[in-house]
Amino acid sequence: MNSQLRLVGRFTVGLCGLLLASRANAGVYLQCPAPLLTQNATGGACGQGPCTLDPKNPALSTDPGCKNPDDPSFFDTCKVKLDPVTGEPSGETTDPTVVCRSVTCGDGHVNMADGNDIFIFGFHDVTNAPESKIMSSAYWFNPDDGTLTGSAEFSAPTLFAREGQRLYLTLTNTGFRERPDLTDAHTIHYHGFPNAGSVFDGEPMASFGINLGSSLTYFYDNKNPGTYMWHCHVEAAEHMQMGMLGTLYILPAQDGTSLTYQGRQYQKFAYDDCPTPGDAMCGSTGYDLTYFLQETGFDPVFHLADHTYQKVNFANMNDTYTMFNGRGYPDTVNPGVLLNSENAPSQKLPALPFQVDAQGNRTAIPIPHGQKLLLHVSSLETEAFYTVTVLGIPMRIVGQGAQLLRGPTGTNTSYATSSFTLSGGEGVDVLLDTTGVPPGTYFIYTTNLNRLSNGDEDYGGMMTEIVVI
Ligand SMILES: [Cu+2]
Repeated sequence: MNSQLRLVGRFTVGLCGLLLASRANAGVYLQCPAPLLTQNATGGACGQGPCTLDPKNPALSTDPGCKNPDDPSFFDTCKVKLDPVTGEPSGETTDPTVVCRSVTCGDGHVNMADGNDIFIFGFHDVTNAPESKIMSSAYWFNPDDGTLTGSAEFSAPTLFAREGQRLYLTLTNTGFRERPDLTDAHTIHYHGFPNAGSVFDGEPMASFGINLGSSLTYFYDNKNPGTYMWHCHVEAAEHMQMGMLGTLYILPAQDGTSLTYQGRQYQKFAYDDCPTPGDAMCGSTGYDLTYFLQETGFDPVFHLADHTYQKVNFANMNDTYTMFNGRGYPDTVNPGVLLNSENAPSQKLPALPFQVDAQGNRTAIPIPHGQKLLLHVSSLETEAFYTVTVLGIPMRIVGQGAQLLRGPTGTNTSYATSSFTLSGGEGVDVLLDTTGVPPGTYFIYTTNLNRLSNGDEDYGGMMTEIVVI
């Protein structure tokens, strides 16, 4: 589509989207047990207790910076804690047993590593936004050309909680700004996840979908550590190919316990691996640093057809863009947030461990020689199986399908390998042990070599780096 046509089209549908959005605004309803959302430290401005934000009525918030949602600094002040590993909002509240997250679903644009702009359906993190701001948070205003686009990002916001925590996840359907003819419902559906109630399954025929302009708070009672993939289950093949995919991982309650395994002491674990004190496998899933990898792929022909109101071809789906965490190499190793062609933050997470300092600067974290890296790997692919390998760093698969690899009598069934192969919806927990590994840069990549590209032959799609120092 030429840029002029696209501009006009985007303005028109943006207007339609706004009308739909404003009509449906009353449907937004957050159900985090208010007022639990933790705010930034405010230098004791809230007296003895922690600052709180009432998402329904910000004027009642105890944090002075969180009373007026129209104040441009509102979202700067009212931030939940960021997870030091992912840089993502943790959703932690003043109740340590409750995590509250809020996402919208709609459309947007992402940039591929070769510079190609791709239209997507997707989710957008609005954790901590008050109800009155959620519909408007779902679009991005570009001051350069005055256009509105959807603010969906890819991969979807990463969700995480700890075993024993309850997760309240509000999904608000803000509609497609560039496909207002599609008034689809959306849902959140997990693979292999024991739901608190079947109503939260997200399979639209067995439970229900969230209609345009409405919201639902999903409730999860997290009892089983592991790596899970989640996706929208409405028009599933289309919505998944278009980008409505994400990862949830549940951290084990065993974290914080000090266990020694093979002469090394650990405080962090992939799973609860110590059934009885003194068991030979206690601490066997211990690690020093963790990160996650999402295998994803886009078919640009399918996305263009969906963007331009054409019939989409399911049988010929062909993911020529393959990615880790929504980016193709070398974007995978850029620790910063990627912007799309509208300068909207579209791909937030790199595909290598990174940290965020107090000023918000991001830097990649190299792995000190001898440490163990735990990767939560999930495949969100809709079209193909991918084999992924790391040359030079020994790997051990300790979890598969969100289960610790143990036999019924406790036999250790974890295995050393040089590669793993996943289809869509599968996940593994992989320990990379850098003991004896010389310092240097190591590549983790798909061996499906025809897909190790960004469409053209330059660079690689599903590839990232692990730096050992
Ligand atoms: Cu959907």
